[in-house]
Amino acid sequence: MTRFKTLGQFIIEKQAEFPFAKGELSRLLRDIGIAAKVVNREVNKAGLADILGDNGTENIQGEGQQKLDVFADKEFIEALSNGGECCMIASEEHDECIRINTQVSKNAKYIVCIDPLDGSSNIDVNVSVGTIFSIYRRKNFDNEVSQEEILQQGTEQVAAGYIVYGSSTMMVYTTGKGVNGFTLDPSIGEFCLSHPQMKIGQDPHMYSINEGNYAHFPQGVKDYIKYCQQIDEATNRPFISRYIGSMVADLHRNLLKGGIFLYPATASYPNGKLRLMYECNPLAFIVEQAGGKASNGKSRILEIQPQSMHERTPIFIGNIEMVEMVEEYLIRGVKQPVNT
Ligand code: P6P
Repeated sequence: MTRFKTLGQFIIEKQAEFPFAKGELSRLLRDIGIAAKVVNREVNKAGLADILGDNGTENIQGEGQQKLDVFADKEFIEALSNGGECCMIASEEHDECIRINTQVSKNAKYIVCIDPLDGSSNIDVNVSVGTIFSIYRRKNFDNEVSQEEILQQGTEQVAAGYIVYGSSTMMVYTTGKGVNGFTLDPSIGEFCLSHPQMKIGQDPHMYSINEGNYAHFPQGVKDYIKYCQQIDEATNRPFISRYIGSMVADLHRNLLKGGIFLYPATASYPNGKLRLMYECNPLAFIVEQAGGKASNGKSRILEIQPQSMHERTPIFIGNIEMVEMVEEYLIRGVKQPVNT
């Protein structure tokens, strides 16, 4: 039986690929992995502990916070604060950035944007949820780290990843040299390399979108959905529709099997629902590294210049040919399907 390789061993092994690395990023990734194990323990017994349901509070988005949301946020902030490699955190659960002013962290070189528990409305119905994180290098060491340092384009990310708490718990991340997936082995409490050098599925036949918003979709998206549903053997259509309502779970399935996830502008979310800094940018980095594409319908997600920490964006992410097909419909705004 081949021995497994743990996340910690893998990170140290890969550190050698970064000649100037002194181990800070490695430590930061390990800190995230540890917090993920703690959150996983609570997610897996959520039905038993008094940790289900609403926390009775709201986040900046005006969304009710689930108890597990708040727990996950606290765990990741604690792990990042104590690890000493992160000087500031932008969390979905907090209006403002959190500066980590401890002696050991205030000069740290990394900034983390995080959605501690994405899809949390699914927790009470036992549907997979996830954590999404994005790591940037601090640019200015002359003064105390400022909120503005969060507003870096996605192309500036040094690492990004997600944890999906599903039938098994997996951590998937990239540092810009490919994507690797680690499955948590509960018998030893370690994330073990299970999906080396992940590439997006090369049989793109799935689309993920909340069709309940159909009436308000841009015409190009309506035309694309029609394209997906047409019968055409040569292009493997009609495609399969799969939508979990938990972005990490939908994205993870499409990454493994091939497909596209779409969250366009809708009546409720005229700029799209998903947040640029801690949902779209990290997942776009991963999908691009795995050979896919991520667009807001006009341009590359990673090249959007953020204006605010919690800004939202439409997102079309998955196999290149599927994303480019959506872009074609949107840009041409065709009433008739393009040459199908
Ligand atoms: P809708 C979960 O609340 C989330 O932020 C993503 O994880 C998910 O993809 C999306 O919202 C679902 O939104 O409007 O389809 O319920």
